[in-house]
Amino acid sequence: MSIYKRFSLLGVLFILMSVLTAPIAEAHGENGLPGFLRLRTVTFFDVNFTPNQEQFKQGDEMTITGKLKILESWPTNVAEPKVAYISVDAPGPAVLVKERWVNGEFTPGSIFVEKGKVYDFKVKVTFRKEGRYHVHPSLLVEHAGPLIGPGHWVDVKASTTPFTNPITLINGKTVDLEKYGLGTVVGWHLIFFAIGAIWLVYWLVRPVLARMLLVEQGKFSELVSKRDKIAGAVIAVVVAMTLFGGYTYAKTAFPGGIPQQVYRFAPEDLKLNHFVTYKVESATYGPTTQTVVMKVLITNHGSDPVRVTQFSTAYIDFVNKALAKPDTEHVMTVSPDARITPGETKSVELTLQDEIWQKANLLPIEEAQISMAGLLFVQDDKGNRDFGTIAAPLKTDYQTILEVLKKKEEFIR
Ligand SMILES: [Cu+2]
Repeated sequence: MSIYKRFSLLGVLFILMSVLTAPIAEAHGENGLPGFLRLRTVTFFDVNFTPNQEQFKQGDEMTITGKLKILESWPTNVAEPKVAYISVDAPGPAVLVKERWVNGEFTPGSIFVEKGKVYDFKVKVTFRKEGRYHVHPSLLVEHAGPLIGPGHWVDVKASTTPFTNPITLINGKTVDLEKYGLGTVVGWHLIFFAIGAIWLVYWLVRPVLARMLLVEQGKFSELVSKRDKIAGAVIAVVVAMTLFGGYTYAKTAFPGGIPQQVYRFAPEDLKLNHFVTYKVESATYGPTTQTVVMKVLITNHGSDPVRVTQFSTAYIDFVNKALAKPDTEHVMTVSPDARITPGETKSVELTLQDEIWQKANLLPIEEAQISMAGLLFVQDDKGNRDFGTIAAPLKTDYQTILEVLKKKEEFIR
């Protein structure tokens, strides 16, 4: 075996090994989204999964309803939210979105969005694949990426009948979108794969290193022979003819096609009755105790006394400890937890001690700016609720952070 062939073989082995030994990516990955992106971009709240259960089978439906606010604290280093669509985040094509409604309007695709606005959504999905996976509502913002809401575990069992996705066309025919046109897609892929493979093999049979040697020696003219030029021309003609053939086939097989329609609009604003304003006085974070403390000035402009009920950030709700139910996952202490009377401005301290800050990588202490943002909710005795954005950089104990980071570095060394 020549030295060139040996090197080429080594290269192929190396590629194969790196592909075969790569670990399988698992889990849902919400913790991989940078903390500031989750905290400061969008807050999801009132999210419900109906039916609220874990066991499903293929073809079963689930409706996800909820609200989200695109926060005023949207970071400047992330593209401005202008166009976005609401969807469902799951591992791979596991669920199928059947219907999507935003602020009561049927929404086939993307919508125009704005910072500071609230959107009420409803997404109806069908489970397509069996398996156990986490399903999240999500807002996919153009140039910024997906921002996800709270997750719900589902365990989807295989159905005895194969999964179908039937739709009725305007000509009255019903087609199954799971299989429709699959033969054509596979056929054209095979044709182009064959052309590509012939082209690749034609060039790959010459040892790369031998050709590199020619380049080194300055013998460029010997690299491409007359035969190579003819081969190149033949392939170019074959590709052009195949493309034209495909176009002609599509035109004759499906006469009078209508291109896919884009229906993009700005949803009508929700009617929100705001009667409370907020001002953050101070915000701190204790990294060792994982405690966020926010002092907020709350002014009640309404006609009834109000009480702080909840703080929501990213996809997490912190419920006022005094109002928490036994199954409430995250709580906060509100002090003083007294009613704020009409016309009154009161300074309230919120204490959010929770291991989620570090467990979910929401407040990584190595970041240049550790900050908090979210929605603060109040409610009066009649059940009227109001909420608004509060956002502030978190002052933290830098001495402790320094020590933690030093220990980390020593550990690495
Ligand atoms: Cu998840």
